[in-house]
Amino acid sequence: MTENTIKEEKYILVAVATGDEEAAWDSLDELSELLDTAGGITVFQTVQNLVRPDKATYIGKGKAEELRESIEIHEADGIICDDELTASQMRNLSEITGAKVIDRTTLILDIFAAHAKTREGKLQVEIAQQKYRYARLRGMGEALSRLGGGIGTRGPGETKLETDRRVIQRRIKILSDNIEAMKRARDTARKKRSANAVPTAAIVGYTNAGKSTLLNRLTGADVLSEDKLFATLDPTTRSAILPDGQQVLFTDTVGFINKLPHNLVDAFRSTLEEAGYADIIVHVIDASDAQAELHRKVVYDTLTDLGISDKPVITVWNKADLTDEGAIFRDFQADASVKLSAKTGEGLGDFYEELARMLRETRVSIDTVIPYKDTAIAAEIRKAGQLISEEYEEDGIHLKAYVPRALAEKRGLKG
Ligand SMILES: Nc1nc2c(ncn2[C@@H]2O[C@H](COP(=O)(O)OP(=O)(O)OP(=O)(O)O)[C@@H](O)[C@H]2O)c(=O)[nH]1
Ligand SMILES: [Mg+2]
Repeated sequence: MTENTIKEEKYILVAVATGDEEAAWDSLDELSELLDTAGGITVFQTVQNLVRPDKATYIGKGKAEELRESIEIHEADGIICDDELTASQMRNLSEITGAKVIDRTTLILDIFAAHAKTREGKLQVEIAQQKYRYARLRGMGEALSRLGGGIGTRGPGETKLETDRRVIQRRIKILSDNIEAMKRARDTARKKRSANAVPTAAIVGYTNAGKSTLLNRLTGADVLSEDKLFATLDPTTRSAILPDGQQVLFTDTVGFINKLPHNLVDAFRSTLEEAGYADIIVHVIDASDAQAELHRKVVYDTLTDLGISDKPVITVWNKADLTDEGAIFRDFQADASVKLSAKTGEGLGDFYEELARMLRETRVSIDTVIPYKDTAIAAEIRKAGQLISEEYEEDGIHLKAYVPRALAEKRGLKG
């Protein structure tokens, strides 16, 4: 399952609405975009209102029988359900409809598998896929044992299942060890960076919000940006010099999505944790998207999930070129909000201003004389801090600047 398995295939998308039917339709639209990204085609969408998804078949049995006909009419290759299914739901639904059944999680995993470029990205995707498979095998085992023994439940069948499970478990262990080793390497790299005390900003946000476009705009990087979901999986860090002369490292990260499979959040935890070490979170929202408010919430929820909720946040309402000129966007959970277009560059000045202001707040002001024998410290301050004034005096360089709190403490710099 490491190749993109859904190519030019036609699918019927189906969701169960347990409350807000409108939201279920919106979610199906997003599922359709996911399918498009995976290279498949949506031929029909349908929503069923239920108190809760059917335990055995996800949608009701009657609805499943109807779908059997829809599949024939639309010559569809299969069905994609908008929630994660259990092994038995998948099997039962496939039996009734006579078609291939896929769930939202499998689709997202498929896209991730096709887009992972680095070794770590590939390992992370595979671990999520293996965990998903493992859970499904367990489900099948339970289904078999519920038959209460007898023909078909013992012997090679069961043994094969056990072997499969052991093989998967071993594979998961190997993958986890590899990822752990890479995480250690990254920790070392990060320690080196933070010793340099250059402030860092993590660019986070819903998939397709324009994170990579913003990174490219800010740093002149050349990260792929396209109108597809999950174009970026591997974090890229690039340096930028702000108009006030201060250096900042920006990191682009994997996008979030509603109902992001838990195994993926877990698998990507170590790369996403990069954001946890940033001085500032830059939260990019596609302001032109009708679902912007939902996306905003999903991002905050995911950040909280990852244990990142105490960082200063600057919210970027992106794609301003596609919104009404007078439209006002606010994010009351953020420390600052700006409206801009990463594509045209309009509004970038406000962003730099807010960012500089926030960086100052994570910093302390110093007013100190550095002896000429310690010019290395002066260089450090110039690099990591925002210089207000610099004068060459008799006993040394008189510096007034804002520097990261950590640097001020390390060098015993006075305010
Ligand atoms: N009109 C307009 N389009 C934009 C703007 N910023 C980004 N886009 C487009 O939005 C699409 C997604 O942009 P990306 O930068 O790839 O988005 P991303 O957040 O990195 O997406 P993923 O990596 O897939 O999560 C691309 O087609 C961009 O050209 C903008 O300010 N205005
Ligand atoms: Mg991207």
